[in-house]
Amino acid sequence: MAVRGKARAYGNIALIKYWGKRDEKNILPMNSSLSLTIECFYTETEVVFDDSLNEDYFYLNDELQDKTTTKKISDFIDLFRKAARINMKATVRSTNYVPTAAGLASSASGFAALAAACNHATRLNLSHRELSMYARRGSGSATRSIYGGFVEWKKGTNEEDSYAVPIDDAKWDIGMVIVIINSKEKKVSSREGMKHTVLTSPFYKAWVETCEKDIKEIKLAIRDRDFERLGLITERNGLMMHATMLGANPPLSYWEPDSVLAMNVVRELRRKGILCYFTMDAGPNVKILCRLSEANIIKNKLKEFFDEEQIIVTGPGPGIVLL
Ligand code: 2P0
Repeated sequence: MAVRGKARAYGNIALIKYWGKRDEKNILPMNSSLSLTIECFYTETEVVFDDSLNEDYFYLNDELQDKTTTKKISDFIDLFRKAARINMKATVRSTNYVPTAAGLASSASGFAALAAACNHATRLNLSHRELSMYARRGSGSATRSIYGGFVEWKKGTNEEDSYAVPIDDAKWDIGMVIVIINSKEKKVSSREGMKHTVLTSPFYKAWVETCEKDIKEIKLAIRDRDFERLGLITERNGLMMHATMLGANPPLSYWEPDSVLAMNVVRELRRKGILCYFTMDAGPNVKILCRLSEANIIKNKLKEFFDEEQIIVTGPGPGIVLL
């Protein structure tokens, strides 16, 4: 006997960042975060549970993955096997659709797509809210990729109430321009980097307190469609996350000289009246929140400093899709 499920999930970029866990096992964050789902990259995943298999197999972009990577997937699928009371092994086939070799293949779209595919295959009929909690167990940022547009991941009080909620579909001239500075794998993973920051940065307490205020403020800005306020909070929050890492011991930084160059282009554009704001994650790439209608003006300016292939323009993306 075999049962099959297939789903697509889109990537997301945090505007209020998640950077630190209060519970490593259940992936409970120190603070609530808020992101924009983006349509330029996504993951499609098919899972087939089959009682003739003796072990799980995981293919990523058509390549069979090693035991360590497959173990992470197996542990995640175990959550669904337990809930659905099945013990069939599975074959998982995932494809990341990323513009060029962007290095944006995120665990967010990956675990969100896998969760949705497992839900489909096992006929568990989980709600989006429940699905976001399952996705969370794979990777924190995956919690938010269940929904489209602006999404909040509520930190919650325990493992049963830390989930994502949709805030707004972002279909009001919202876009992003992504500058690919370096697509190589990062030296320090998010998981290690955030743990190190929580343990050693004296700025960490101030960071968590600021996020509590920022999340309230950014939701008001979204409600009021106040783009300037939305952007200013985004840029400040991202910089503060990186400042918190600089305060770690030893200090941690994901920036490269070209990251600073891109930030300065954003500041220059703003002086000229184009409303745009940058944010960065656990890598050197720079993501610029902008009006979708002005994205090409920003792209053209960036082309004076970067190759065209390094610049990606995207609109807001939708939530998970069953295939
Ligand atoms: C975010 N990042 O909110 C933050 C900002 C990176 C910087 O979520 O350990 O891969 O699997 O929960 O989700 C990246 O961390 O980490 C991330 P785990 P994850 O988007």
